[in-house]
Amino acid sequence: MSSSTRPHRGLLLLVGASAASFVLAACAAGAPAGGAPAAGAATAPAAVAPQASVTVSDPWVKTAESGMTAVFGSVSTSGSAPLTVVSARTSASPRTELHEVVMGEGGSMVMQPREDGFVLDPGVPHVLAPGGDHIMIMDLASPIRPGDEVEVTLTLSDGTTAEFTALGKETSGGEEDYGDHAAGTHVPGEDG
Ligand SMILES: [Cu+2]
Repeated sequence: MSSSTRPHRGLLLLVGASAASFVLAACAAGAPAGGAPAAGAATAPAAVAPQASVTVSDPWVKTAESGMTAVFGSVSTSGSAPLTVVSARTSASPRTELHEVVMGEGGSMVMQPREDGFVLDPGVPHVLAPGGDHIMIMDLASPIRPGDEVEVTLTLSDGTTAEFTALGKETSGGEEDYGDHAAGTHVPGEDG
């Protein structure tokens, strides 16, 4: 019978198991005495990698059939130091820009890329709203209808990212037309 080799293999397996048990025992020795195995694990989360300390409340995206639209919401940092949103990307298009609204020629308000990003000051929500700063989506891949979800990822100046979902929302009539990139808005100028 060739079964004569089996005890040999069994012995090797036992040796392996013993070694593994020893390692586990050595690890457990570092845990507080009397604690359950979970007690050691409970202290581990304190050393997790840094996460983006940014939250976005009431995020929404203006519905659009094609062309351009924008994402709005209130962006806050929970950290103690200013943080800058340096770029954004969305699931709706490969082209997404951070925009601001400024006074253009003839006193009309125009949108333009905000090169220095959106600066988030601790305790002061940065409001993205029609007529003000917004996340511009260019070259929509497909229509955005009410209730549609657009995934948005913000890249922060500390190298972290923050993700949120904006829901498609139809704005009532009279709002500025974000399908026209140079459309005027209702925002009065700061210095007239
Ligand atoms: Cu814009």
